[in-house]
This record gives sequence, C-alpha cells and structure tokens, in this order.
Amino acid sequence: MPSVRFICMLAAMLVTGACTPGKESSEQQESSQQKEATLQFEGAVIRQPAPGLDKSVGYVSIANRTDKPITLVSAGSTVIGAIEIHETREVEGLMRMRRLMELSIGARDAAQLKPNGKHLMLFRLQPLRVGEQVEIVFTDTAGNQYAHAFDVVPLGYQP
Ligand SMILES: [Cu+2]
Repeated sequence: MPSVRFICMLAAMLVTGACTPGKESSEQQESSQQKEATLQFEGAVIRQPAPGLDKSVGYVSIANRTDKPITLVSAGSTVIGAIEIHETREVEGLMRMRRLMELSIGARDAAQLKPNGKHLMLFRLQPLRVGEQVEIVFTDTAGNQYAHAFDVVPLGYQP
C-alpha cells in the first residue's frame, strides 16, 4: 500500500486542495512554513496494533513556538476511524484512562504525549506496516490545522 503522504501528493497534483481540508492548496508551501513556526512535532509514532486488533496508541511531543496558547480540539486521519486524546492517571492504585476534550499547549511550552501520560488513542485503524507513515491532522479552537506524519513502530516500542 503506498503511503498516505504519497497519495496526498498525488491527489494534490491532480486536484487542487484535494487531501487535507483547508491546507492542501496552491498555498501549500506557504502554509507548511507557517506550521513550522507555530507547532513543532517531534518523535511522532503510532504503535502497530496487536494482531487481530484495530486499536492502538500514538505518542508525540508538540511544541508551541508562538507567544499565545494553542488548544487542540480534534485530530483526524484518512486511515484511522477515530482519534481521541486520553490521559492515563493512577486512581486508588489502578491506572485508568480518561478522555480529554482538548489539549492546551501554553505559549513557548510543549505537550508530551507518552506512555503512562497523555496519549492519542486510535480506533478503527486500517492495517499498518512498521515503517509506514500516517498523516494526522490536528485542529485548534480557531480552526487552524496542523498536519504531521507519524511513523508506524513495532508493538513493543517505547519512546
Ligand atoms: Cu487511551
């Protein structure tokens, strides 16, 4: 299966503004420079689901390079049915997950999505191969979108 990024590029060549709503147009280069200056993604990975499952987790560090807080309210991908932001916390000696409706990143601060903390919960994944890349698009409260490619890593991967 060709990578999502390749399909995006192909689609963008064929039809203007085809792939990611609002951000894949003739101004693509300009908006990717803009992304660079606002949110910076590092260590973005998706764990390959366990055999027979279509659910997994994603980890990433997201740095806010601006002087204002940025609050992400949703995330989506063409190969993932649903993406939620979760937080794992210890409650009375048990590790429990709860869904967060938003992820706020302070000015010049960073959010760390990592094991036993905040993470992306991925539901209804299409089959993924290790080494493949999956683009996830985040949307903030103002409707700005931030796309980043996540690397598919083996099930046992620890960042
Ligand atoms: Cu979770």
